[in-house]
Amino acid sequence: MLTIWGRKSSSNVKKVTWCLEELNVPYQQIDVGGKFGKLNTPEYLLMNPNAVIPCLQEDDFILWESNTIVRYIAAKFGENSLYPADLQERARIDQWMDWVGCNLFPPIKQLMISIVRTPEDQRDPKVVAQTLKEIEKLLKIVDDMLGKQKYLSGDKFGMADIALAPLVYPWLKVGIERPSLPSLERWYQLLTERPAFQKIVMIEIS
Ligand SMILES: N[C@@H](CCC(=O)N[C@@H](CS)C(=O)NCC(=O)O)C(=O)O
Repeated sequence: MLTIWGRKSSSNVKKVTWCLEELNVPYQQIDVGGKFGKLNTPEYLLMNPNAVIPCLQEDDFILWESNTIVRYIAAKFGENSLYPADLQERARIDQWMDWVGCNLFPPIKQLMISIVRTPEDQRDPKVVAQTLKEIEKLLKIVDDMLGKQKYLSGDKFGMADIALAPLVYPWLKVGIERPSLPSLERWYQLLTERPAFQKIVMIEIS
């Protein structure tokens, strides 16, 4: 049985559990991080010295970095569905997954800290404006791509969509003014039809 360490509300944990649910892989999930704490305990640091979530545990095998975990799960359990055999197809998906982690995650993290978790009257307008501007610039790139293809992963749903959607979700759900990104909106509506997405991603943001 696989164990996923990390609270359900974390966007990076959601990637991993969503992927497992899509592939019908049994797992147990343990709440750590956020209000549950325990990331700085010697036991957790031994698994993940970065003191962040998610972390996958499979017997003696420990793995951290959400996109790496998604790739591992997809390769192990989703060879004919989520993990493309074609190298160029896989590399294109990897490109977007790395882009999400390196470029989009930092401003989304800032959105969570300075907007989602900060009451409106205590928000710093400068930080809010800068964060939203940065996210909008990045999501415009995604919107352009989704204007050309059905999913971020290509014609078929795949790992790039799994890496992206849990990060876009809080931006779509928090009460802010957003620019119109019609292709991103179309893609999001498509994902909301997936039971695993509804179960794992579409929960209260915190
Ligand atoms: N690059 C890492 C980032 C992990 C990360 O920053 N996780 C956040 C949650 S989304 C975290 O652990 N925050 C501390 C907490 O939840 O207590 C990954 O993709 O796994």
